[in-house]
Amino acid sequence: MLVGGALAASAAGLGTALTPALARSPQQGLPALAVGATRKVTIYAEALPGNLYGYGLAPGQATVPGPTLEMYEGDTLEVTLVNTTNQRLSIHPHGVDYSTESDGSPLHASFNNPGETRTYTWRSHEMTAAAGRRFMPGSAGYWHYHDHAMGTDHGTGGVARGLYGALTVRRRGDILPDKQFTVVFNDMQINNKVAPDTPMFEANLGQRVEWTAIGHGSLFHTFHLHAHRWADNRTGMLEGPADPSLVIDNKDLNPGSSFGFQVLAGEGVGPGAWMYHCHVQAHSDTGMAGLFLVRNADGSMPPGAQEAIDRFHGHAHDPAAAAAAQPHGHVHGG
Ligand SMILES: [Cu+2]
Repeated sequence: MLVGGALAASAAGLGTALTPALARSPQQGLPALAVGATRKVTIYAEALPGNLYGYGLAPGQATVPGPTLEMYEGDTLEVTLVNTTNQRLSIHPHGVDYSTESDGSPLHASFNNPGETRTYTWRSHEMTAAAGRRFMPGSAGYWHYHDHAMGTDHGTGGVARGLYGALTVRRRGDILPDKQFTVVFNDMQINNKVAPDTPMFEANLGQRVEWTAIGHGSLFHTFHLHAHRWADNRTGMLEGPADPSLVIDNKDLNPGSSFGFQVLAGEGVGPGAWMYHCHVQAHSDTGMAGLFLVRNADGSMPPGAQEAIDRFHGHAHDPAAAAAAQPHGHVHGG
């Protein structure tokens, strides 16, 4: 389960200088650090049970997905990747700036051989004004990283087996979340799991929850979250009454794409065991679904939530089996 670990991993990803600020006041943004800071993080690529591989922030702590890595626009992240496996692999980021040496692809011989350690440098930049009332976008966004060298020159083997994670680039002043969840739709699995073993993310009513959704593999998906909605822009929040962003609760999540947003858990709808799932019906029916448990504000279970969780764990994801089990079988509400 990555729920508890994600925030800690994220704080570690930001570097020790920022950790006290996160712990003290997660809602008030980070202190004004000089733009252009360089932070260093060491990532360990490891073999995991079940023919999986993962990235972790310390030996023996690899997870699928890997830790959420964070940086602020204008800063540089030096990622030292320790390859503890017997496979060629790498780490390749989306959304940030890098040289060919840090590309993470065999095309540039940018990978770790088995047992090798290699440092990749990820840079980022702030928005700048350009001629003609144009603005060159900054690096801020809900991005991701993944292997680009295991199995094939595109890392198809590594991505399929769990070598991926979220990369969050923030703009100074962005609101920080209380909790962070990463959901990766990877072929017919979520975080390389199938329901009912998919992650159950948990928050208390009113907590600010940041979702990062990532697509991988060779199939097209749609991400849907029950009872919550967000603005289809960089942050998921409207910037003001004239913000033209569409407000949505379902978004395409295709291979290589990613997006993120923040919601207040249960806002306007209350606590409960809410579903998230792929809205391609053939995918949700065969296990691309999970739960977002919104507890009461004091952390206690809301009425009906445990029953819903039990139902989720007991129910059939094979449509034929569900039909055969009628009238007692369940199918997903949508
Ligand atoms: Cu799908």
